Amino acid sequence: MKQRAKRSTWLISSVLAVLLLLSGCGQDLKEENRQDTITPKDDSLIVVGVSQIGSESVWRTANTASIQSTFSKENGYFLIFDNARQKQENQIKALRSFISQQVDYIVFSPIVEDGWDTVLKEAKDAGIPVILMDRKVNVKDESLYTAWVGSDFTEEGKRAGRWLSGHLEEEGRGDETVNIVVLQGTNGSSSVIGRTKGFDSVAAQHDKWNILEQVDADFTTAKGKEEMNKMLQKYEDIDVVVSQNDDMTFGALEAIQEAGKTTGTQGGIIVISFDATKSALEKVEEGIINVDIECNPEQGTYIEKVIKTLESGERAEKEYFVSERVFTKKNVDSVIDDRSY
Ligand code: GYE
Repeated sequence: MKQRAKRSTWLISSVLAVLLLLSGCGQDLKEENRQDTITPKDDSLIVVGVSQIGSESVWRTANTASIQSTFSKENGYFLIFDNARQKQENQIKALRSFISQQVDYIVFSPIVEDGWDTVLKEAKDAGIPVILMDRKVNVKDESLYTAWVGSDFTEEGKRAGRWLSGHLEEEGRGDETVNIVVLQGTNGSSSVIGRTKGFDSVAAQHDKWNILEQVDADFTTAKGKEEMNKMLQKYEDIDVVVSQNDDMTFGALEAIQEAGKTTGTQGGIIVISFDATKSALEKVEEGIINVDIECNPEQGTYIEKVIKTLESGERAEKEYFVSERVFTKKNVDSVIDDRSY
C-alpha cells in the first residue's frame, strides 16, 4: 500500500520535474532521463533510479547494459538512469534528484568510498532503500544503505598474487628477484583498494618481489599507455605488469610494444590483467596477456533479486557476491565464444 501511494506521488513529482526541465532548471539531467521523466505511463511499475559512474571502461559499459536490460518496462520497472561522467558531485546530484522524485529504489555505483554520509542520510530519511552496486561506501552508519552487490576485490587481488607465485615456481624462477609495476584505477575506489590490498598481501610473503611503483592510471586505455610509457623510461628491467583493468592493459601493451619489448607466455614481461572482457581474453588466447582475473559486470539480476526480496517484505542480506574465475591460456577457450562484452 505504502509503495503504491509513493508511486503515485512520484508521478506528480515527475510532472514537476518536467516543468523544471522545460523552464531550463534541470539541464543537467541526461537525455534518457528526460525521455523517461515525461513518459510515466504505468504506476504499477517499480521506479528505480540508477546512478552509474561513467563509461570509462568496457566493463562499465557491460555493467550498464546489464542494468538496462534487467530494469526494463517488460520486467516491471521504470528505470531512471544517470551517467555521472566520473564525477562524485554528479552522482550526489543524481541521488538528490532521485530522492526528490521519490523513486522506489536507488541503485548506485559509488566512484570512491568516501563522502556519502550526508546524501545517504537524506535517502534514508526519505525512506528510499539504497542498493550499492559494484563499489562500496565508507560510512559510519552501515544502515545508510540496504545492501551491496559486487565483487570480492581483495580476493581478486590475492588471485593475481597467487597466480604469479605459482607461475614463477613453474618456470623455476621462484628464487629470482622480480620487478613489478602496478597500474591502478581510480584513486579511492573500492576496486583499487581491494585489488591492491589483496595483491600486496601475497607480495608481502615474497621477499624477492620488488614493487617498483604503483601509479594511478584511472582505469582508462589512454592513461594506461601514458603511465606505462613513463615507467618504461624510468625502469630498465620490468618483469611484471599488474594492470587493474583490461582497458589500462591495452594501453600498457601499446607502450610496451612501442618500446620494442615483448609480453606474455613467450615474451619478456609477464602481464596480469583484471576484468576478463572478450578482447582481453583474446589476448590471453594469443599468449600476449598471461592471466586475466575475472570481474563480473553482469550484476542486474543480482540487484533485481534484492529488490524482489524487499518487495516481498523480507529482509535482504547485506552483501551479495557475484561469481568470478581466473583465465589463462589453459582454460580461456571455455568462455571466449560466449562472452558478450
Ligand atoms: O574493473 C573497471 C571499471 O569497479 C569493478 O571499474 C569496477 C572497475 C572495473 O572501470 O574496468
